[in-house]
Amino acid sequence: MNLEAEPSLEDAESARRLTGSARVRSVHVGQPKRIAIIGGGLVGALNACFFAQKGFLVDVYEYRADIRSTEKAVGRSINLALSFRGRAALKAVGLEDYVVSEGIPMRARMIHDTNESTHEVPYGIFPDQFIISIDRRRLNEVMLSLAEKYKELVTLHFHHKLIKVDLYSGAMKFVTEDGSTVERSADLVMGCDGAYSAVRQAMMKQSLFDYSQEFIEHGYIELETPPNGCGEYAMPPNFLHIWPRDTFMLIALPNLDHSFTTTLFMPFRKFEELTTEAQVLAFFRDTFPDALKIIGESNLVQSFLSTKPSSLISIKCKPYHVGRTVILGDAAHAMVPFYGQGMNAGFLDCLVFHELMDSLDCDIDLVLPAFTERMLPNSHAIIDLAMYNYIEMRHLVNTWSYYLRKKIDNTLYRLFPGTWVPLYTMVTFSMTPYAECVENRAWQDKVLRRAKWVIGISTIAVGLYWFFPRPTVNDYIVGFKEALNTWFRNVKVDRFYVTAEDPNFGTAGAWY
Ligand code: FAD
Ligand code: EGO
Repeated sequence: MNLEAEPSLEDAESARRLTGSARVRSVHVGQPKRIAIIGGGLVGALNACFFAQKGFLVDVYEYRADIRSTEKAVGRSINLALSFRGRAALKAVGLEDYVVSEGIPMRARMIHDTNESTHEVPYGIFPDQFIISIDRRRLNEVMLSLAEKYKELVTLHFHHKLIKVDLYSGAMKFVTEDGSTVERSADLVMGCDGAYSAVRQAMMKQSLFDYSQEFIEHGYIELETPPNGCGEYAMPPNFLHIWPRDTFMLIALPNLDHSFTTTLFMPFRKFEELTTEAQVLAFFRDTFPDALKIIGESNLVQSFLSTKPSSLISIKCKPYHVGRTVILGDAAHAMVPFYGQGMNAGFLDCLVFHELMDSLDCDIDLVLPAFTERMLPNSHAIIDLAMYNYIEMRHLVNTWSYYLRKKIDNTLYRLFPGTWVPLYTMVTFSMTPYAECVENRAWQDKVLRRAKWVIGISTIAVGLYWFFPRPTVNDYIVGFKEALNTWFRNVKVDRFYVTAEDPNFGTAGAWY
């Protein structure tokens, strides 16, 4: 099949020129039979499980090799925080319990100060409110293996890099390992190919497709933090460890092998300044003294100087579908990692997509627009929240105000669990659409602003009362008499009002 000569491609092109709109133009697709999933990462693998369980024919095309057969990159067990939305999606394919059992609960954040003291703030008030540290690679492997169990339905094609897709006909072109190209087609093409999505790139050529991206000035490196001398965790394991330092952020998540994966977020500018052993060590001694002890000096220097920092990108686009093609996960909404929701939001996409498949009888003509409509405001909201956290962590990190707000929020949550749900809690432990979480936070901020005024004004009032000499009982009596006197006088003037022009002046009111 030649993509360029495909008649349906011609039709699609001319129709598109006529309508000029990705959203107006519709190709009747109806119920698809063959599904192509581009990308076998976290979202692609989970999506394959969903479709297989519904009985569709699924082809997963993944650019890289099969991670289950490739060797483990030594010293790199990158982990992620899994929370409620991600768990809900895993539950729908029957993987929740297994994945959770392979993860480590983190019940609170542990904030590490510059003076090496720590304090904890719990993630919630209910025992099931914890986030889970999960091995990314393990999670990906488990989902790929589950998908592959549906032998007669699912085919995984590794070393298949999508280079071209026709959004309306579902015709695709791939480059394989030996550099040759293959052509395939599908009734529904699902772009789960990450932040630098090739599927989205094809959509971007459509008119009325909006796109914006932002690289932030911070890059990140991951540092393996080994177990202590006894083979035990070097820090308490059931925490998300955070070292907030204005423009530098360090976090650590526990691994099953008793190590931690530590991630350093720092401006690229600063990474470039730290080029020698001495500079790296001096920086860590200054900024993260306790972390340095745990990571180990030689380990730190070796890893730090041999790793190039990775960049972080935030991407918004709209809509999420064109023709018979749809994008899910980072392909649709890459976000900076400062809310720990990227994967969770991607898993939620899969869950919602399949709920819509169920409720709309698998009719793609209805499901795709419904998916965009449902997810767009919410995905944009979590992208904004993640970016907001990035800014907040740098500018008002003033650990103190962060700590205070979490305390106030948690106290109110304890008092009014049905009314006052803190933002992080709502985002992380509920299915409340992200956009509603933002609205809820705006309301809370308003309430707290008013409370601040009320508290401020009453403080001033009470202060004034105590500051000025307080009247004695005698003062009251004297004051009362005076007031009474004045009143009497006024009353008299009211009753017998006389002026010089009054003929009675000087007689009736002589004593006045
Ligand atoms: P990816 O995981 O990027 O997978 C895309 C796949 O598509 C890859 O396998 C790739 O090889 C393949 N692909 C790409 N192009 C092509 C092509 N042309 N043809 C074929 N295949 C292709 N999220 C959380 O929920 N919690 C966290 O704690 C968290 N921490 C994070 C920390 C960091 C430092 C970063 C960077 C991200 C973090 N995230 C976290 C976000 C999370 O990693 C992503 O949201 C998630 O990986 C998105 O999954 P995905 O499948 O959409 O994309
Ligand atoms: C200072 C510290 C000011 C990801 C924290 C504001 C995000 C934001 C990257 C944490 C937790 C899962 C995460 C909290 C805040 C993951 C997360 C948070 C990070 C960095 C992360 C919290 C992986 C905002 N959740 N979170 O409150 O514990 O609060 F610190 Cl850099």
